[in-house]
Amino acid sequence: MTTLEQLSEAISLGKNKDARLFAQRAIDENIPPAQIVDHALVPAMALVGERFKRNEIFVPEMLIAARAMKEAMTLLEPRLIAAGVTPKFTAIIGTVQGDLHDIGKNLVATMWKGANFRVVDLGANVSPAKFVAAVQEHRPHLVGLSALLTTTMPAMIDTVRAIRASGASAVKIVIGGAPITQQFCEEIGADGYAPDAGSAVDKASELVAAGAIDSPP
Ligand code: B1M
Repeated sequence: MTTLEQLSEAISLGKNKDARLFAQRAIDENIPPAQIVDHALVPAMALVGERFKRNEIFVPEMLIAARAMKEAMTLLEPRLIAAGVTPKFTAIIGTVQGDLHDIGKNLVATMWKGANFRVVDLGANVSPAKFVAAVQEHRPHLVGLSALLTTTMPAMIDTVRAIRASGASAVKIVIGGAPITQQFCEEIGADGYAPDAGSAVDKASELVAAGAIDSPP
């Protein structure tokens, strides 16, 4: 196995120390950091997302894999910055106002980072105004909204409306969370719904690819 394959396997299996070891070895082999991300980290997290979608692994395994990815990233991030490599797409994510549940939102954020998005995480209980301010500040390609309570679904409606009213027409909005459905997504005019963190990566990639062709932000 090549070092990149070993790194990819270590991350997908959540082997923290091996992830660090093989990331360092890849750096020592003079593999460009962007290539390490593209050929080891991204495929590892994509595999984790696929396994999660197929119910072959569950939240704990996913969190452990995410931790291993972060371990490798601590070595790679400074080198990526030094090399002037920045992710092509930016995403903002948050749990909507009134809702404190953030475990699923955090998983989606991690998976998006694993897919090489720059992710600005606004946290939980985020007001529509705060989402709008963040959209104006960061000019993201994508906004992710999470809600876990039926009582906070209206806050998702308000947030989608506020972002649209702010004139950020090119930004794509993805929504998710236990009570959210595809039908609700269509009703409130969001661009996409993802039932889980693995699907959220597919949906994000699909939307930004379409948006990049339509109209860049
Ligand atoms: Co609360 N809670 N909770 N809770 N909580 C639920 C959601 C509930 C279903 C429990 C129940 O009654 N059976 C219920 C909601 C009922 C409803 O509205 N239909 C509930 C309630 C009622 C409440 C309180 C009102 C309880 C009270 O105080 N009386 C209160 C509300 C507080 C508030 O938010 N204002 C409350 C509080 C809490 C805690 C703070 C104690 C804690 C949250 C801690 C935290 O998040 N930091 C908590 C927890 C842990 C839960 C349960 C047990 C677990 C939620 C979770 O983290 N799941 C939950 C019951 C349950 O789900 N079994 C429950 C794991 C997580 C990985 O899954 O978040 O669904 P999930 O995320 C998934 C997908 O939904 C999707 O991908 C993720 C990964 O696959 N997804 C997205 C999520 N966001 C996405 C965004 C996307 C795409 C996909 O795109 C952007």
